[in-house]
Amino acid sequence: MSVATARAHVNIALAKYWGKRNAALNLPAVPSLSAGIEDLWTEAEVEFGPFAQDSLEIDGAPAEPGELDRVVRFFDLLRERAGTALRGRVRSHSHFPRAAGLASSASAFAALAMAGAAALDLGYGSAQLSALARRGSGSAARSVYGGYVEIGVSDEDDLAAVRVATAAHLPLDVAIVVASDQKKSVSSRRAMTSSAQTSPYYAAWVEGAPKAVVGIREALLARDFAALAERSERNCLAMHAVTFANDPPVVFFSGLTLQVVHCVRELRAGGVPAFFTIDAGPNVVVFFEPDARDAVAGALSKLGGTLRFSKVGGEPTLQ
Ligand code: 2P0
Repeated sequence: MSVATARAHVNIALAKYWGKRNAALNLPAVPSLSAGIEDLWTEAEVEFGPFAQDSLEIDGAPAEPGELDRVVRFFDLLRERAGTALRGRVRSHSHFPRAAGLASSASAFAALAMAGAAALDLGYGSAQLSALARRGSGSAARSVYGGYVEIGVSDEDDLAAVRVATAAHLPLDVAIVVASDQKKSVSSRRAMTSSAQTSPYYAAWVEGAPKAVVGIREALLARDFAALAERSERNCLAMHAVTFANDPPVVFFSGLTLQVVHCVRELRAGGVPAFFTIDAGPNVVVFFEPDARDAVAGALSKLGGTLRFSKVGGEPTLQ
């Protein structure tokens, strides 16, 4: 086969990946745990052939040089593994605002890893695909599975994510408050590097992360929504506290971000089973029990931004 198409979904971390222990191998400094999102995905068609150079088309237009460079480096790794000099041609499209803090590099590199490995007949299983996707983007290692997925820490290049639970174990809905669909001013990668180099809270974050992930995993496996909500929100705010103290400081929140944070906390205080999380951008993802849909939609729709609804899921597919 020299052409393959894969669809992989966005994942949103309940326990955040923030920091690297090895930049060359893209190994995370902390474990993380995420949920796949059913309706947000990237589809990538990858073809390897005797082309003059690698090319990347996103939503019908040629990619920016920086985006292409990252894919070329990823394809260099694929070529090394497959023992080939063939160049790759990618056509991809995504179903969400790119680079707006919805972790689009996760779905993109997971789809590229799956389609690229298939196009080059590498014969990889899920763990190898996850480890390969990680080299493209740390969070992409988690998008090789749907449902609830965790990745630990290791010094080895075979570090891969594992599925902790299917979506059916705890079927949550999600509301995404798109506060901005503009491209971020600071990339996650740059901001997390700056955290490691300059934030006085980074060491405490790395030290506390393993225990935080265990707590989130245990709450998930026990279907203890209240504990999952408290622990996930705290982990999210701890990550942002690290970036607030970067030099120069990084504030991913907008005014609307904080309005949603307060709104969701008030909802939960009033008995509505919902919690928020925020990645490296102003958008907020609210997880909630399906019965709470009307309460969540009613409260969030008063605040502004664009609201999108989905649910936990996101099983990737390869054609
Ligand atoms: C996460 N984020 O766990 C965290 C929370 C953003 C905030 O993973 O450098 O784009 O490509 O490995 O995967 C974003 O980091 O970083 C991220 P790279 P990535 O989802």
